[in-house]
Amino acid sequence: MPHTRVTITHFLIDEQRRYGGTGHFTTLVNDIVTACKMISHQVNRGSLAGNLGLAGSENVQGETQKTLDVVTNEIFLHLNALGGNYAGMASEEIDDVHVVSQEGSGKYLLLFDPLDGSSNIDVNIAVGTIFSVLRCPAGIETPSAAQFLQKGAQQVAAGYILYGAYTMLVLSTGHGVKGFTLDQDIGEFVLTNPDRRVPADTNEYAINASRSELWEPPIQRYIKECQAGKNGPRGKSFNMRWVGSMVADVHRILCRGGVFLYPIDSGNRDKGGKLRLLYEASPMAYIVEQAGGIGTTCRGRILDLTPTSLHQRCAVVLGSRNEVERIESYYREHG
Ligand code: P6P
Repeated sequence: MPHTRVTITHFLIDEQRRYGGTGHFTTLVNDIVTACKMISHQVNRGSLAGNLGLAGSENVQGETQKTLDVVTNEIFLHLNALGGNYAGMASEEIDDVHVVSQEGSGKYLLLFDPLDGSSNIDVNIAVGTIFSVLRCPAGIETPSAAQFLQKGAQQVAAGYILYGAYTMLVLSTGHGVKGFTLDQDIGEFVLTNPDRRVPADTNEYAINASRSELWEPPIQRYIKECQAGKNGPRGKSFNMRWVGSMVADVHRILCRGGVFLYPIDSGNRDKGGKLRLLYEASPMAYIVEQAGGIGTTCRGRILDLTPTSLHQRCAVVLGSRNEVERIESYYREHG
């Protein structure tokens, strides 16, 4: 590592100097970082770690758990409980809140999807961890689900780790979006992208096109216009990408622009959508907005949604500002 590089610890200390803080926040993010280094190691060893395949269990979503879903969930719970910064945690992989019982419990709440896109792990396609940090309401030592039901706009930090060709941590603490690359030689996340911005325009969209018959009319219209290319109403050609791993799709959008769509459709409407609000949609919308993009349900800003349950789902359209605003306008026109 060139001696001029900044590690994430240096960055957090600098943020603490710049924006003030008691140091809790620095240790809190460092706990997440340590957990992610351990998960990166487990993921990167593939079948050598004996962690691929099914765990033989289901999670609260009724989804069959991969062995790595369980392993990474335990790593995140354990490592982040040790630091004493959290009063409680919520995970995609556990039904209810995990209370961190200790003296003088923490001032924060941690929500996470420990291994998003895990269906890809057995075929060696990138997966990721998504996390969100909220303040624990004052005076609450044993938080219940109710304390987690805060709007996404209340997040004090959010981020994701992408276990791809290289491991990247993307983080926002409310002052823009930073990217850190894991330097395997020294085991440190190093600042490599000090100011991630989502381009306002794009010619790339990400959607599971196999659901096209289920989409609402405004989505049908938007995608059809993109597919019409140069001779269509958009007057330009579009490209489509769909990894099936939200972290990978959102990271690409953060790097080069694009729009990610997982809308409500006639197949998922009874569940409220596909993606979970508290530990998928909210943290990703926070990151995208901090980078100058937009995150919407098509009927309102994701970060303004008031959650009603821990594992509730919502529609997600996020990415390049001008494209997301166009989709929102199609919904308004459609009434
Ligand atoms: P589909 C992974 O299971 C996930 O939650 C997101 O990471 C991803 O974007 C989406 O679901 C993929 O859904 O319907 O294409 O399998």
